Amino acid sequence: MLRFLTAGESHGKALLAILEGMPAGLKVDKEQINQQLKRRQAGFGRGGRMQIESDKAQVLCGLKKNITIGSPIGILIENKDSSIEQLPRVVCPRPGHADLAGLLKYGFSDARNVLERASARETAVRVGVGAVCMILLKEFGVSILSRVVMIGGETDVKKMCDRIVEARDKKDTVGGIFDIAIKGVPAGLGSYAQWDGRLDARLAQMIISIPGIKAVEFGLGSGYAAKFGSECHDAIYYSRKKGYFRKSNNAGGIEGGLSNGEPIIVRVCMKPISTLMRPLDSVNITTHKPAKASVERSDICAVESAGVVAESCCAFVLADAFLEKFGSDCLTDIKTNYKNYIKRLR
Ligand code: EPS
Repeated sequence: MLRFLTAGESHGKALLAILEGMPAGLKVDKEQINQQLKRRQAGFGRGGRMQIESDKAQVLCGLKKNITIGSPIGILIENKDSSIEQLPRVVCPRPGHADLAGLLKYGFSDARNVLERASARETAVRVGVGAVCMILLKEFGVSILSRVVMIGGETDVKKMCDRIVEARDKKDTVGGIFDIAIKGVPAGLGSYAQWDGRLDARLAQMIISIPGIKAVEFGLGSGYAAKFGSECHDAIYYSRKKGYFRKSNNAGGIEGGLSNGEPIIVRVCMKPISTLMRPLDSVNITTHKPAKASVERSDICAVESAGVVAESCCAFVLADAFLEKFGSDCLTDIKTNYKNYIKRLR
């Protein structure tokens, strides 16, 4: 139903996105988009670039008087640092980044051609897209929120901050884990009929495409491996008031690729940022001699920001699944379908 594409280099003129498939009749408050962009830029451990940029979305098309008209929505975010043509060549690929594999793939002699697009800067405009999807979901009472639960092995808030300071002092970086809770999703979104319709598969694919993400789990996740079935499957209950409900949510709100009406709980692991101020061994691609990896301005820890980006990814996937279930052209029709469906579930 929904699709989007992004374009733009990290230090190019701007980032662009086209979001296609939004129904007509949705009021888009641009401030809500900019608030999300601001949240993405924040977080303890972010680097110098975030002091330079103050990301603002321009919605160039698809709205009339701030209301969607069913046409593709064009979003643009200007880069204040647009120095791409002046930046030096990068010839010592950084372990952990796309640098080396990208150089080999395209036959480049400068890894800058790779890193400019592989950079997590792209996620700014993805958050713009997600913010529009979030506005749609809010009409149906869906909320999506992330929170950091671990940094560098620590789970206490103060100790998490200390790990980031420690990484900065050691010229190192640190990763972590964040959770996402999606509330207000009715049962029956997604599909078990084909592999690519499964809601968990769709969420996982999009979340893992965020730079630096290495693992995505739903509910109990890898914790299932240590349990008997009788200990972990969520027994089913019914009351007139609530309809069907569960007393536990180990499934993380998804069974058989379908939302089951419980909150969707996703746990995501981000590796430490790959650019190190005290770089690891690498090879100079011009001389093939050993060399230290290139050093670029970067973050020490971006786990909190990645959580905001992942919220946006979830918003896109859920908006898509919503439109698939309830119709896709006109918001009023979608609301009618939604109301009738909720009535039937009871
Ligand atoms: C980012 C912008 C980048 C980095 C960071 C994310 O800006 P610059 O490279 O100019 O400092 O700060 O990108 C990465 C950490 C990465 O590995 O790609 C942003 O807007 O989020």
